[in-house]
Amino acid sequence: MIRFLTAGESHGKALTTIVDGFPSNINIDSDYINYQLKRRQSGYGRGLRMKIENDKVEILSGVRFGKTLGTPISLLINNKDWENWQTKMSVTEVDEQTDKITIPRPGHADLVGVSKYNFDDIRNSIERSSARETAARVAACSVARKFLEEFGIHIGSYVESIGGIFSKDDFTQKLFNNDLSSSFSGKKLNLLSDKSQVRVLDSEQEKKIINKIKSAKKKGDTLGGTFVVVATGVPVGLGSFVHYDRRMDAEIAHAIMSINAVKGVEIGAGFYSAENFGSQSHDEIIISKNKLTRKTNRAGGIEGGITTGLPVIVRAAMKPIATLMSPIESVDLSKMKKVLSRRERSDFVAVPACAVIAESMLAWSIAKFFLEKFGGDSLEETKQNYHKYISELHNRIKNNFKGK
Ligand code: EPS
Repeated sequence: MIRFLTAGESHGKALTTIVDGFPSNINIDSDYINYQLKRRQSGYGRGLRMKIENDKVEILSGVRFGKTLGTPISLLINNKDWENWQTKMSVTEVDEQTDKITIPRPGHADLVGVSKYNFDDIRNSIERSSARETAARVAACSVARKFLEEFGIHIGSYVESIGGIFSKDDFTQKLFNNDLSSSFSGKKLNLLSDKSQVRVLDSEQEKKIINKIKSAKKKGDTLGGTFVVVATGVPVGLGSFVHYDRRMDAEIAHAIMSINAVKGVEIGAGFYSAENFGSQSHDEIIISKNKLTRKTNRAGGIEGGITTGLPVIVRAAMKPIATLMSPIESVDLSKMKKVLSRRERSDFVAVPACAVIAESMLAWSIAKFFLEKFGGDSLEETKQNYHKYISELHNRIKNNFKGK
């Protein structure tokens, strides 16, 4: 069983994570993790914080001579901004008076946080609910991503829309139609989307989106959007239909929905298929290159909670960032009076970053069920189990049904 926990406040000293349960002998180094951290920080529309931070990981344990030991891996990311927050975020009591925040931002965790945890300062809610925490997640999930790459599983993403601006060339439909070149992979997808400032696949769309972000910025407003995450090379048989918590689609929905500001998750053609006939929704089973597969991939690579061997396709919606420079109505809790919401430094758009975080979480979910199926204390043992299963799969079905 793999697991990770993260710790750290947005303006505290550092973010940390402990990653546990991976086999030994996976090659991993800080450059690999830092590359993913950098991707999380990018995208047109991020705020000033991303200019301060240059997220870098320090591997504190669990790795020796560039390979995992099978022991807990602890990772550290320092918050550069901590320098400016040492008094405000001090672990020990300070003499200096710190102004308390009393006006909650609608849509953020401010009010629910103080209601639940009995705080008299909204700062206490802001710190841990901030999407800064996702830097630690991306670091933790990089171990899963690196592990999956050993098996040819690659995870990529692209932004489908921001502020309702979609591309005329509907790449998402191409995925559902299984209309992809044989060399298509999650890795190749990222080579394309990472070139764009907003991680879209269409330069016309990119221009329109950037203009819309500029006008949102001018108005002090924010935007959300939709993105698609794709995992290629996933074998048949991860997940199960035997229990609610062993279904791959349920696991993925949980993982993606847990990302800050994500309000919708869909597997394959989910919501579209609700409008169509069954005959237009399901993927016909065919034999291609002597193997059983599907004509289309509207199921998004999962049937009955189990992976089909086709790309896993996840689509998600991120709401606009809740911190607005042109504030909307709120209440000052110290006076219990109607006021305009408080301003706080923030991003205007973070959909491109959110897609990178979702890649990371998808890597984690797939690695979790992959290791549940193939096990192994060392990478070599996992590989042995995996290759045996894959090489026997087709013949096993054939032999089981022969003459029936
Ligand atoms: C973020 C760091 C935060 C925000 C953003 C994400 O830094 P700060 O609050 O110091 O500007 O930029 O968080 C939010 C948008 C949010 O609503 O919490 C990061 O590292 O991704």
